[in-house]
Amino acid sequence: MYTLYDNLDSGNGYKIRLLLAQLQQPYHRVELDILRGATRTPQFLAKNPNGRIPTLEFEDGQCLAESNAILCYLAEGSAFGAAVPRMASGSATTLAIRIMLKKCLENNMKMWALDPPNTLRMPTSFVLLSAE
Ligand SMILES: N[C@@H](CCC(=O)N[C@@H](CS)C(=O)NCC(=O)O)C(=O)O
Repeated sequence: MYTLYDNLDSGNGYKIRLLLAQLQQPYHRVELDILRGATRTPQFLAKNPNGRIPTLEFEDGQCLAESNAILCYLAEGSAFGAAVPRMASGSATTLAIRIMLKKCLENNMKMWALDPPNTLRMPTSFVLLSAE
């Protein structure tokens, strides 16, 4: 069974809960207090080095981050699969990394405008475990 690390106030978490409900997919939900740093503990960072929910954990302990990558992963092969783009890479993990890197790039571009010397704050050790 999947474990979803989540927060009830999170729209990104809600997207996953909604799809899991539509798929009638049972899962275990773990509520994390994101305002008190529950996603920044060593234990959680071992699951998602980006320190954010939603994070989907598989039975074997591997994890997938990034809500849109999780949606694509869950939707694939279901009736909702037609509504999402096919994963060109064939890998939910690659998609999660691409989404995360795009976000980093956008953030760096914003920071460049504000603070050029401190640009390029890319995470150096972003590792997502394979979901396959
Ligand atoms: N791009 C990510 C964004 C995830 C995100 O920003 N999650 C927030 C809650 S909506 C979070 O975990 N914040 C806690 C933190 O940054 O410590 C996704 O779509 O999954």
